[in-house]
Amino acid sequence: ATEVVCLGESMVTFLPSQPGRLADVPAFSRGIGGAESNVACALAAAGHRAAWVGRVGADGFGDHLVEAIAGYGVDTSGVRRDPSRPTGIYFRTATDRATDVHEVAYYRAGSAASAMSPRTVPHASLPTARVLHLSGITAALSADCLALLHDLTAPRPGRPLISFDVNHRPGLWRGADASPAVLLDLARRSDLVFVGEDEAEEAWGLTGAEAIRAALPEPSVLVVKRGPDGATVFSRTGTGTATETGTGTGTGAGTGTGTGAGAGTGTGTGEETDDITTVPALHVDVVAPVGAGDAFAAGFLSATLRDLPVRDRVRHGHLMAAAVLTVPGDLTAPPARAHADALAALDDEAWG
Ligand code: KDG
Repeated sequence: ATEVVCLGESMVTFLPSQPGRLADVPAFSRGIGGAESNVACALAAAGHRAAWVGRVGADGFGDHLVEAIAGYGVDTSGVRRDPSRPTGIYFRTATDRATDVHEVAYYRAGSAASAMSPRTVPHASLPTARVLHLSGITAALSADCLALLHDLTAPRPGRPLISFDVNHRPGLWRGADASPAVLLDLARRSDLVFVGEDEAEEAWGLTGAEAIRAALPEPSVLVVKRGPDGATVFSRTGTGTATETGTGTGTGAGTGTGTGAGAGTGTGTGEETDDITTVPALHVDVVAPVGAGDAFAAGFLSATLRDLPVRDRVRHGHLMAAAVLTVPGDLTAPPARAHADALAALDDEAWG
């Protein structure tokens, strides 16, 4: 059975042949991108059963995306082709090492994926899975796409654990009829949330992990990423976790993380408190940052699916992110599972 469904827009990516301004790059080479399918590819490469659901055009770029993503071992049977709209593409420059800046040029307005909606992607059509992974990029694509996210995150019996990567992309919100404030609302409807400290500041004006948690108390697991400074995880541990006798507080979704409370409806007096875990990142020579957040999410999800402790979930996230940070593209083969487990088990000194 499928473990994780990742839903979102995938695009053919054009990587520059040399550094410099977009205006000066003479040639590009083709890659694949799309935050959610990146997560699916990394999960599949790490040995999980992952599916990607999306819409692409009935064109050559759509063929390439489906073939390349399936090539990672991802189930693409839920991808639909739209003959009337193109597959989205985007171009980017290499990161300028002095300024840490890179340019991105999207050609995705009116793409096949922007027509995703509760009608074109009914939730009942998604493969049954333990986790549904979504991101804030989808919210910026169109009003229909935002409506789809609202539909998928609506509480319903049997809803999978919702994993949500905020993925605030300022370049996409310009001129959109919604504002990044909707990302906060979507995060609050989710069970596991990934957010960068910098993007929380930019999108919501929140400074620091504690302030982010205060504004976002609902998810049973909140991961605040702090770049080279590591990540801080708030994970709810109810002292009165729900049991079959219904004495717990039982508000967590608890289907996937193993740390949330159960689905009990009892009226126990247990209090819910946060465990706070901070785990340093690996320091690597960054070639390109794009895709590192997706790799981190994949590593964290992989370890979550394996019910590993929070510290190891973060370490697996850092390991997968480090692998992607050191290549130009969005994707790379993750370390083999046994190797990753051995690295994650090293003592704090090695990780410090
Ligand atoms: O996280 C990587 C993504 O940013 C990239 O693959 C493209 O999905 C993308 C986006 O919308 O920025």
